[in-house]
Amino acid sequence: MKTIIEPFKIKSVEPIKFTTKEQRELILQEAGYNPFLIHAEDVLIDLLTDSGTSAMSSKQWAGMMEGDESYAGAKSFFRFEKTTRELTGFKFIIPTHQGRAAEKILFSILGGAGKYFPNNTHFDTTRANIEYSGAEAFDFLTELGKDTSAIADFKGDMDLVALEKFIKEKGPENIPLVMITVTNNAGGGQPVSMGNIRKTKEIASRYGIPFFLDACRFAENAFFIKKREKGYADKSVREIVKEMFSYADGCTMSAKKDALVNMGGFLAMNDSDLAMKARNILIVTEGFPTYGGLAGRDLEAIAQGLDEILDEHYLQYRIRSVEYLGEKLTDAGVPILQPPGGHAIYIDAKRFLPDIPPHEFPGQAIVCELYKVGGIRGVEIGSVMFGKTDKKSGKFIPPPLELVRLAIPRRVYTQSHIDYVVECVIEVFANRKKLKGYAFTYEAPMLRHFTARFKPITK
Ligand code: P71
Repeated sequence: MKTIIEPFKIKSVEPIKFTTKEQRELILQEAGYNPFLIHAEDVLIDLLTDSGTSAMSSKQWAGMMEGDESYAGAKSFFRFEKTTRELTGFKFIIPTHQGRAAEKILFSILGGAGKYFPNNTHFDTTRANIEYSGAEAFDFLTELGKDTSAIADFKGDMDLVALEKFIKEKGPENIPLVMITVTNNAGGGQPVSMGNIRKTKEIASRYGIPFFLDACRFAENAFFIKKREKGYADKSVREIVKEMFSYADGCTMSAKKDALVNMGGFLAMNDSDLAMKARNILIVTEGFPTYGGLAGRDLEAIAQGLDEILDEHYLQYRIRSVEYLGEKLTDAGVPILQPPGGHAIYIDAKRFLPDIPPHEFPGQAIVCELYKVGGIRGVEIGSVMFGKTDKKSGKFIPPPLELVRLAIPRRVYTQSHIDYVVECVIEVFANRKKLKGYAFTYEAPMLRHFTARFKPITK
């Protein structure tokens, strides 16, 4: 088997800035030890997110010039609508400026006090939008999915037994929607099997509950199904994608991931009443239904991106390049969530730094050190992002996993960039005994990780 190469050549480049370790120590201190507050210019390799960081193709850029910027009924909207409808099969396609705007609209209609929303694992913005509506969000990841070292094909799967038990307990009338996130971002970018999607739909239908996909990384998920699930090896990714969507009654989508654009999203569904309510909110909060917070050029780029993402040479390269990073780290003994997911490698901070307890944020310690050592920016997905304090007892409740995510932007970095990342992570791992925990000096009431400030714990 020959090397799986980047299935593109590079026409336009963007220089990256080199800094010294001393400069980075100062930058980090000024940013309150929060990588979200570091200026991107001061980052050498930016693995903060794969969201909105893709490199667009020449055809997408050409589409930008073609964008019809009419307020109502723009040609670009109809291209976007046609592509999205053909792919998902949903009747109503509502453009939004990004994924969370779709979530905000959906949960402001379906949410509210006394409502419950199950998911394999809610990502932070989904959870936040549910909670903001007054409702509650629940995760039903399988036990296998919670085991960071187990190697299995579909660790993003929903725990179907627990889901059904929950529906019976809370009453289907209090559960407006069941969701599955593909791939399961907060659970390690792990794929969900077609079987699990189908069975989740069956359970939801049995209780008369609509079923939605959080579809951000649908193509990566479909590629895993092709490679790993029995009966799918000979199907095209496009066919697999269509089958995945066929089980759902709608979806939220951040186009910033698998639509290969820098901004955009949509909300889609089959229910006309829900679509009408959503469009009414859209007009107040996002814009007219044929642009919904996006420019015509953005809609063109999404339509083109949704086509390109299904190129199986691209998907093979994409999944392989993430796996490559995972393999090199594993070979060096660095504990990562296994197996590598679709868009990122997740370092297991609990096993990397067993002596730093969750309330002292081991993931944050790794993230800061990685920036210091190599100018690499990752993100903590652990107690900083998802930790809670019990209102009654004041006790800190950590989430099940303490992770550091190294997300790989699509079509942006080459293999030598990744080799450099490997070298830096290995260096941080070699010096792990010297790392210290962190404490908050500021935290906002919601989505605190974006704006929090920290200080190193010295003891
Ligand atoms: C990611 C993001 C963007 C992000 C969010 C929080 C911290 C850092 C970066 C966004 C998602 C997502 C899923 C499964 C909905 C959204 C919201 N992910 N569902 O992974 O992963 O989409 O950003 O377009 O609003 O870095 P949006």
